[in-house]
Amino acid sequence: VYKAAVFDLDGVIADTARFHYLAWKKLADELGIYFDEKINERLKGVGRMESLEMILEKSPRKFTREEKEHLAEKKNGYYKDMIEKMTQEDLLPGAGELILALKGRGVKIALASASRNAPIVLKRLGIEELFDYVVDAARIKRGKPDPEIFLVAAENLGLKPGECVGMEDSTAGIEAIKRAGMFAVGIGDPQILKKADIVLKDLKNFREILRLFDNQV
Ligand code: B16
Ligand code: MG
Repeated sequence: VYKAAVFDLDGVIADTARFHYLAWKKLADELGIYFDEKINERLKGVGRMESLEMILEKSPRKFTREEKEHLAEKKNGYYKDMIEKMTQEDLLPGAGELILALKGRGVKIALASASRNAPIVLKRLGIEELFDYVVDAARIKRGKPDPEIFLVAAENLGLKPGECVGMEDSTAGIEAIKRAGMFAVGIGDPQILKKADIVLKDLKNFREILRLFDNQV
């Protein structure tokens, strides 16, 4: 029996995945490193430093630890400028409706985002109060596809992973949900999110998700 929904943020609830891409793209352009949306697919759901490493793979030059920290900071600055102007309007279609409908059914809601900026984004979207638990990304040792972040969410909700439905737009995230032992809903392209139990193009079809919680004995 499913008792909780564990959401990813970027690309599921809000289109911040676009902002992450644009911020990394700006940094890569400044460095003269080739970067495009296809390479970006690998970065989705992956933490800040690991994402930077993936971008720097394409550069012939080596960067010191300090340089890398500076570059990551720089990208984060670009990203923060972009999310500053976000409002409730930036909720992806269906996301707000789904969360409210789940709450109405007594389903617990948690956030499992790798983003350290997630709490600011939830606040801008005006939905932070709807969450029973928000995982602190800074306290997660192993990023997605490791299941740690989803296991921490379930534990703090007081539930077993098998009682949770996870929602993700990234391949790394879907793998993390499956390895945690949750039911995985992929949001996006079924060709990319092959390991998900079901895939929806977006949350406009959120009734498909409610059905998972309704058809239970
Ligand atoms: P930050 P999610 C992830 O969030 C993003 O998908 C990924 O692109 C980003 O690098 C990561 O958060 C870290 O974000 O730099 O803000 O700490 O998809 O897990 O909600
Ligand atoms: Mg995501």
